[in-house]
Amino acid sequence: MKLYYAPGACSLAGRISLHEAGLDAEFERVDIKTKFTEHGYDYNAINPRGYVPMLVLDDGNGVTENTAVLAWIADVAPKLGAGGPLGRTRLIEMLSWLSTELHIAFKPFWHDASDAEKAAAGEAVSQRLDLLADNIREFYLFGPHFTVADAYLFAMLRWAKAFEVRIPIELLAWFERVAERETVRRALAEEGLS
Ligand SMILES: N[C@@H](CCC(=O)N[C@@H](CS)C(=O)NCC(=O)O)C(=O)O
Repeated sequence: MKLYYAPGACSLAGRISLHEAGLDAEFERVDIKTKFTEHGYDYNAINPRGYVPMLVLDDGNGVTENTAVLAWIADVAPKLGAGGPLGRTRLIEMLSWLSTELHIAFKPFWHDASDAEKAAAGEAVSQRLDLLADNIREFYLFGPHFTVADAYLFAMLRWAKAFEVRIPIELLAWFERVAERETVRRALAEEGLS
């Protein structure tokens, strides 16, 4: 299978999760400005939405949208999902919230937004992170074990740090824990990040 990614983008969550799942994959870098891949292919022709991530499965099926990519990985490797009878529902609930509430709140940082708009975006991100801080009751978002939702949140907390957004203390401690995982260190190194 192959993951289309951009260094440090939300696709980092898929790379971390594939490593956590022990799944072999190829990784093809996409320049999200020019929309060309590192091998010179027109990414818009591969994924007309133009976004990373896209995961192409071994049977050729392409999966887009981070929520779907991460849910697929958790289906294949249930240890990366939330446990219990409502586990899958809770995981989708969290991934959807991360995508449609938290991820989207960062958008002004990448566009030609004014300083005031960026300040407002930073506040919106912080308010959402405050809501999440209550979830970190044990080690990770769903308790003692790491899930694909933690991988997604990790990718976004890297952005929050880079944009100097206020991060609640519980999440700072969580970030340090996640950053020490061998799979996370490997994923960061593979994308040329520290
Ligand atoms: N709805 C998509 C959004 C993914 C997304 O925003 N990807 C960003 C990188 S984190 C991207 O590819 N941006 C390229 C662009 O805006 O043209 C998803 O949830 O997977």
